[in-house]
Amino acid sequence: MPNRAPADIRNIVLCGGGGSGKTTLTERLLFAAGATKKMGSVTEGNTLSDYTEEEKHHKHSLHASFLHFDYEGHLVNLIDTPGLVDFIGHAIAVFPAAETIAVVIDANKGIDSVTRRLLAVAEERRIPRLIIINKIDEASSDRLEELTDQVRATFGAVCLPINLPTAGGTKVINVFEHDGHDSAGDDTDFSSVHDAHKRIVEQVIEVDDELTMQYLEKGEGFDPAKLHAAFEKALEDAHLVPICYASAKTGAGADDLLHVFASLCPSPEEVNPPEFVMRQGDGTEKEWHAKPDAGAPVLAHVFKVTNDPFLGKIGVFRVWQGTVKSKADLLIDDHKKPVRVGHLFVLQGKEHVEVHEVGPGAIAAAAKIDELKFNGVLHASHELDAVHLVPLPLPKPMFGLAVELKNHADEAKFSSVAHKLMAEDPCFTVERIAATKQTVIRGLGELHLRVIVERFKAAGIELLTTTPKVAYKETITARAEGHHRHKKQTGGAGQFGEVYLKVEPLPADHPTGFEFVDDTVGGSIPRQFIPAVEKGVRMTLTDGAVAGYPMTGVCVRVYDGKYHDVDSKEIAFITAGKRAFIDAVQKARPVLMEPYVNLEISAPARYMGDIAGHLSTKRGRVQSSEIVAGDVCIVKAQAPLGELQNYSNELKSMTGGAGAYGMDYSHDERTPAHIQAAVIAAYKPKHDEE
Ligand SMILES: Nc1nc2c(ncn2[C@@H]2O[C@H](COP(=O)(O)OP(=O)(O)OP(=O)(O)O)[C@@H](O)[C@H]2O)c(=O)[nH]1
Ligand SMILES: [Mg+2]
Repeated sequence: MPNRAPADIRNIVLCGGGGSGKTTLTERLLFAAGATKKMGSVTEGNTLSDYTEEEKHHKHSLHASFLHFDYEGHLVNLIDTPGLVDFIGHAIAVFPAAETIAVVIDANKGIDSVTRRLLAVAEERRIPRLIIINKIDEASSDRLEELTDQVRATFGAVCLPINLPTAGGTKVINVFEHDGHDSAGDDTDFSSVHDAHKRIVEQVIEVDDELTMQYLEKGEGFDPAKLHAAFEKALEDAHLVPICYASAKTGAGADDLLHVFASLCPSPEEVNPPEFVMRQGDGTEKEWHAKPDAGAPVLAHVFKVTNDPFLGKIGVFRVWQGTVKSKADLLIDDHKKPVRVGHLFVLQGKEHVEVHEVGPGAIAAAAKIDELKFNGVLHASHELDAVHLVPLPLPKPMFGLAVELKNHADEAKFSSVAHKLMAEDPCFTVERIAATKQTVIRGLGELHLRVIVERFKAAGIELLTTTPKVAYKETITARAEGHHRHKKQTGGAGQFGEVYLKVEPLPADHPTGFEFVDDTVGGSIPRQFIPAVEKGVRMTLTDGAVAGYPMTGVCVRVYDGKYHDVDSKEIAFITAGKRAFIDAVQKARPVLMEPYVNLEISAPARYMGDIAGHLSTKRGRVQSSEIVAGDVCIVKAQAPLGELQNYSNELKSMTGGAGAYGMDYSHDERTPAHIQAAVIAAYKPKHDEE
């Protein structure tokens, strides 16, 4: 495959809600462009995008797939992404590879929270957007009109149809390049085509003063071929978000869409949003722009890392400048030593074609480079060491499952598979929680983690999963004093140490949550034993004093003690410090704190009352609820994480699968007394057993 000039490349991400038809549309476009002889189907499990066994089993895309075809002399790289909210990280992660984000909406389901989120991220990153209303074969013309109004009300009047469906959704009429005069006989009335044509042309020419003048002088009958440059500019300036109607099933609108992608969407030469920054010597960052020039020093961004069944670990990257050649030596981030790029590949679903070089704007993959990781920057010169991507707004994994190995001999293997999976999925984490002594895997939802557990199983590791324990923290709410005298006489040598100390609460925003102060005078505790007292106190800090959870927000002042010339040893003061601290904490009205999260829930408006009512049973507080885009409600709330361990299933059953939510950590808050009493009662303190 020859290396293509950036002006001839179009990089397009297909994203949007789960089941809106992206994978089917990808099949349709490749077929319509002549790149395939037959269309695959998601139900039959023979599509180019959903080629993994797990995707065929779930009948949903679970990661981004890379496809390409030629049309009107241009190479179109299409990235088909998953739309289920649990896998939305894989869609957002590929945004930096493209110049156009095409968001697919199911004509019947309408605008969902995934659609909003994706369009918002693209807008924020200043990537040109396109809206595809798919499944027009299943929607009435009234429904399409209503949805178009909702799209414009939600995303702005810059959203304008570029084509119009005919009655029955069997065909579309391009209204950007046709003013309606030539569509006689089509099943759409002339005046609506003419009006739509006028609206989009008037919107496009607003970005070009000269065109506006010409239009004002000549009025109607403007040659639309002249508008291509202005159309691209309008996309880049977010002055236009074209709406395309299509049916992946019948093929209606496919040719229009191919034409828009190949010839109207911007090329890597035209769009170069401020995606990168360069770290400066003084720690600040400044915008850095790539030059889409084949001769410039290489800079490529790795936006996906995956394990290919044939090639092993591969990194998929987008070239921003320079030419990446196979067997070249390149640097990664600020690593000192270069790595050798072995073979280079261009991907077509699960197939890969070896290439020798790729230039600016290209998307390609390199295999077997251990150092490659998601978000890494491959480059040719140490001068580019400090260039990195402005972080993407990826959702934070909050949904957790505690895992245990069925077979304890798998420990080492678990850790290596966990690292591999984390390298592939920026929304998956594995944590060892000291407070609860559990290993917790976190992702975006129940299905996400179910797929992860299946992947562990495929790697030979069986995991037992349970709801994670809440990671409480202990703190105190009053001042108190504590004392302990440690005296042990065993055989010859004895142990002696005595400690008096005070504790007081620290403010919630204290940076470390702990202070240790030596207030002793006159050597009541010799200087060399003070660190031992602190050590004893710190041991309790991690193990907790009342319920076995780590303690925070406490200042400790040691003010008196006693020692013995012969029997005082470090160990004696460690024990005395620990016990005196526990004594003080128990008198300082200790409380448990628990993590709270911010929740944002979206669902059809009719469920708003149920959602709010259910949250109140979870100790949640609704902060706002509003109805947007006609039928969607957005509820914002705060609630304790411990009550939301099963929220994805609960919301699913409450809303018949139509609700979605996101959550992130907010703050710690005091646990209600009755819950605290139960947690403390369930704890068998270690210090009582000693
Ligand atoms: N009637 C009709 N059905 C369609 C159309 N496009 C897709 N479908 C069906 O909708 C279902 C979902 O299609 P997919 O292509 O898997 O949707 P997707 O957007 O890739 O879904 P995710 O990968 O989960 O995000 C399948 O059963 C398709 O056959 C269309 O234009 N019309
Ligand atoms: Mg799909």
